[in-house]
Amino acid sequence: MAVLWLSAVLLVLGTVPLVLSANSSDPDRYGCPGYEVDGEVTASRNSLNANLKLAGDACNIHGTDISRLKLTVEYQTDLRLHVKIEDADSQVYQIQDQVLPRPPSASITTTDTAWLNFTYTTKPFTFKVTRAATGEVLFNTAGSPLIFESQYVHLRTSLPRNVNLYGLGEHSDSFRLPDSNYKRTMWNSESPFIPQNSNLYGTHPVYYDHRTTGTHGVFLLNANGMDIDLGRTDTGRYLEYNTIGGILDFYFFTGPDPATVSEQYALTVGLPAMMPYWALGFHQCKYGWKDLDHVKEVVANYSAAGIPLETMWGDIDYMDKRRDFTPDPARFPLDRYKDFINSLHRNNQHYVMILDPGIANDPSYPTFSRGAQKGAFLRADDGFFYRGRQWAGEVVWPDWFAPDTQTWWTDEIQLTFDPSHGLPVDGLWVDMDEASNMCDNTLCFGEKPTLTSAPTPTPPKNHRRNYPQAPKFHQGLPNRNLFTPSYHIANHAKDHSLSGGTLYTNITNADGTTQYDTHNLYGHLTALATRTALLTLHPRLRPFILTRSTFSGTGSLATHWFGDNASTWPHLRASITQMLSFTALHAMPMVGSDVCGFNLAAKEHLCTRWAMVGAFQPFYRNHADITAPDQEFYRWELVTRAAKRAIETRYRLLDYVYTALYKASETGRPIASPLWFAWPGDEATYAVERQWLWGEYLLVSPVVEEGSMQVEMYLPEDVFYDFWTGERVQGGGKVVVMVDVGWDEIPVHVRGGGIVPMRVRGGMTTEEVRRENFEILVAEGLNGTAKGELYLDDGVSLEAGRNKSVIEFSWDGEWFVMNGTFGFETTVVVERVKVTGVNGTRVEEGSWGLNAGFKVQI
Ligand SMILES: *[C@@H]1O[C@H](CO)[C@@H](O)[C@H](O)[C@H]1NC(C)=O
Ligand SMILES: *[C@@H]1O[C@H](CO)[C@@H](O)[C@H](O)[C@H]1NC(C)=O
Ligand SMILES: *[C@@H]1O[C@H](CO)[C@@H](O)[C@H](O)[C@H]1NC(C)=O
Ligand SMILES: *[C@@H]1O[C@H](CO)[C@@H](O)[C@H](O)[C@H]1NC(C)=O
Ligand SMILES: *[C@@H]1O[C@H](CO)[C@@H](O)[C@H](O)[C@H]1NC(C)=O
Ligand SMILES: *[C@@H]1O[C@H](CO)[C@@H](O)[C@H](O)[C@H]1NC(C)=O
Ligand SMILES: *[C@@H]1O[C@H](CO)[C@@H](O)[C@H](O)[C@H]1NC(C)=O
Ligand SMILES: *[C@@H]1O[C@H](CO)[C@@H](O)[C@H](O)[C@H]1NC(C)=O
Ligand SMILES: CC(=O)N[C@H]1CO[C@H](CO)[C@@H](O)[C@@H]1O
Repeated sequence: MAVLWLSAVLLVLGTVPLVLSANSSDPDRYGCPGYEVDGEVTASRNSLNANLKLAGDACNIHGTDISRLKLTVEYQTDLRLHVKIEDADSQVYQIQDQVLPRPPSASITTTDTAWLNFTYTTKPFTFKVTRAATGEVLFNTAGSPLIFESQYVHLRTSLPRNVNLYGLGEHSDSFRLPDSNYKRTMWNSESPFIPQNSNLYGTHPVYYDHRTTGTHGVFLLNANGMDIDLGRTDTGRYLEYNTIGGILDFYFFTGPDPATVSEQYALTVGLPAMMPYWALGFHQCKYGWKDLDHVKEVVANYSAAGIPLETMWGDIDYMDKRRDFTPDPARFPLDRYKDFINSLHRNNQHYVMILDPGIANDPSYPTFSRGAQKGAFLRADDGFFYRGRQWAGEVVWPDWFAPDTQTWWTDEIQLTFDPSHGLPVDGLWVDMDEASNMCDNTLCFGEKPTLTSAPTPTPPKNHRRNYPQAPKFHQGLPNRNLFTPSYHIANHAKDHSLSGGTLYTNITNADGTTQYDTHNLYGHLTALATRTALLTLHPRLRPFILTRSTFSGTGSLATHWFGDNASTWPHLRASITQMLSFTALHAMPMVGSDVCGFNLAAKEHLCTRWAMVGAFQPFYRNHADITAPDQEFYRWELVTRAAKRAIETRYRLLDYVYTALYKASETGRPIASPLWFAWPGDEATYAVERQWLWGEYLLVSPVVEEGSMQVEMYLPEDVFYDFWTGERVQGGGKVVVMVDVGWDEIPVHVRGGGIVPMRVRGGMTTEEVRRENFEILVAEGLNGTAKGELYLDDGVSLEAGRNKSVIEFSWDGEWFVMNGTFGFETTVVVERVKVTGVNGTRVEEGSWGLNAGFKVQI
């Protein structure tokens, strides 16, 4: 049967390569034997260990079956269960600990208090994860054999019909994932126009399963290329993992409410990094600004138009010959460039600059030669550095696992950006870090390198170089086909080739692992190295890094934008679903799209709506391609009007958002979330993907349809207040149509029960905003009460220590109370408390300091 299926595939190979991937509705197609428990199962009060062996003849579908496996189950906390299935010999690749430190296992847990229960069958070996309290089955591998081969690992869980699945980013598909014939491929890739049904720039193998009975999360910690297939059977649904390597390393999160799953996931992969306050300001970028004078004109024109501009960005235009760290002497002369950045700083504005990991392969280029000296680059099998094509022409790429690469990268960053002599940038942007390669093989520049990249010292012939600190285990099985494995993931690159548009997957890293196993970590590692470098340069400052490529946990290092989208209405809408995936599900709060779109020409109406949508999303940057016409907000009258209003509002709410960011970095609670996070029992919210909660209390429902002046919004059964008019709106669990939404308007509602701190006015920079007093907006809930929070610090320090204020607000229908801890000294005061409720709005004016609590009857 297996043979028949394979030959059928061969027939269609030429035309429809996608068919090569698994026929998901037929798990037994290979006739694989599965595994059985071998010998004793040892269980302690919080763990379980067993050996597994192949339960029959090997099927060797994609490589060879691994005959002996090891199962480890740990009840790590009451709310987190860890299930790990690895090869008994510990050779199969496992993600290096320095890349993603594993969460510690709390030793106090016993199976008696755990919320989840792990049960198994011995022959065949299958397992189930259930909610201990109710017995509800969350994950169940029965009915489909586990396949664990050298180049293919397969596991399927059956699911009931009534589940709602989300996550598995990065993708541009519907926020709630389709229930059948759907494939999510995980292979970080250059992805112009962010195609649908396709792998994009990041890998986040975590899904959230939301049911009316509760939400739970399942994270597969595996970096290898994989397809995750979602499908339907006669009796229900399933989700199936098909990876080309690595182990089955699962973390199950109990929830049961959605935001708790977000928190449990963030605690596992790393809490999000806290951002500087200024990073929440408005950013402007463009690829194609010809010189420094042009950049200055953009700054001046923003100022003339009265549109706040917080941060200017330098794309690769600044570079001489497109080389990192090398401003073009004619177009961006170093001294004038420094003066320009200093003048931005004098005006309380900021500057961020781009770097690409592709380093020009030219011994006369100091960054290259210093890196070559340090053995910082990946090597090909000819003994030379591995070469490809990127913006700088023929390039080599850092081997982030080589022992001296970090020192080299830190040194380059210090040499260029030390404010005492270099360009005093405020943050760095790492692009093309999938890694993107414009050459499909190593021969773009001929058989031998055109420029000598002869390594010093001469590399060993054997590429599995073992540095002393290399891990002994988990480096990856030997004797695999690392270039063309027989299981083809549905990578969108040319011919679905794994190495297409990126680095050869058969390259060996300095620690003995291979790109085959570590490809999806390249962007994460680039962000990590850049963060480490910035922390060396500015040990007391929060680093700001923007990365295109991500992996689980990258939120603890950097921010992300959704890559090269286009100036189209569907992509304006995709900016919402992509934001929600990252903020609510992938522990990456600081994300956003290229506002007004990257590719193609932005039109006035699209840019108007996008300017407002972006103002209610975390990372707010207008950016466009070199081939796209200029699209700065000031270029259209309508966009100018909308942007001014949007930014003024964003800035008045900046501390509310900053507080949400602080909470995200402390607990993992999302900065923006879908409606079902707040109303988990309301089934009508499960598919809503054009509205979101901004922080916990603002419901944003923008117009995102071309030519439309109205919006159909879903209002759950709850009380809301129109943010702009204060009008009380009783939600009825129905769709409400709001008509005549003007070009500079965006519907926003405050959720009853929330208290929103706002500055009394915005400012031209976030520094100006920080000097404004507060007005506190109290929106009474159905029972007449409300609560809220405010976090204050200096906005930039890595460790605020005691110099921070963590403030709570409460309203009981009569008394407004502000209390908390007050360590951040400020002269800013609360000058107004506004209570909106069933009987309209009452305002209490005053001057209450923010260095101690207070209480007022209203
Ligand atoms: C997949 O398997 C199902 C069930 O065996 C079969 O009906 C279907 O035709 C197969 N699809 C492909 C593309 O082979
Ligand atoms: C787990 O499930 C097994 C089998 O149903 C049951 O015997 C055991 O008591 C459960 N354990 C907990 C902690 O719920
Ligand atoms: C800036 O504004 C001036 C005056 O409107 C215009 O001539 C110029 O082209 C603008 N430059 C840029 C870079 O926006
Ligand atoms: C990787 O595979 C390609 C294609 O077979 C081959 O040309 C190349 O030499 C291999 N590289 C290494 C480092 O093994
Ligand atoms: C009012 O409702 C909120 C939100 O449901 C709830 O958290 C709070 O405990 C309630 N307060 C009172 C006094 O009932
Ligand atoms: C807090 O502020 C004080 C006074 O400005 C300063 O001396 C101290 O170093 C700060 N502490 C931290 C942890 O930043
Ligand atoms: C602040 O006041 C609220 C309501 O009175 C109370 O529940 C909370 O514990 C207080 N918090 C602090 C930090 O004092
Ligand atoms: C609203 O006003 C009515 C009429 O004055 C009063 O009876 C009611 O208690 C008020 N409700 C609240 C929540 O203040
Ligand atoms: C999300 C989305 O609409 N993506 C589209 C972007 O543009 C490419 C190329 O035009 C389409 O293939 C995608 O579907």
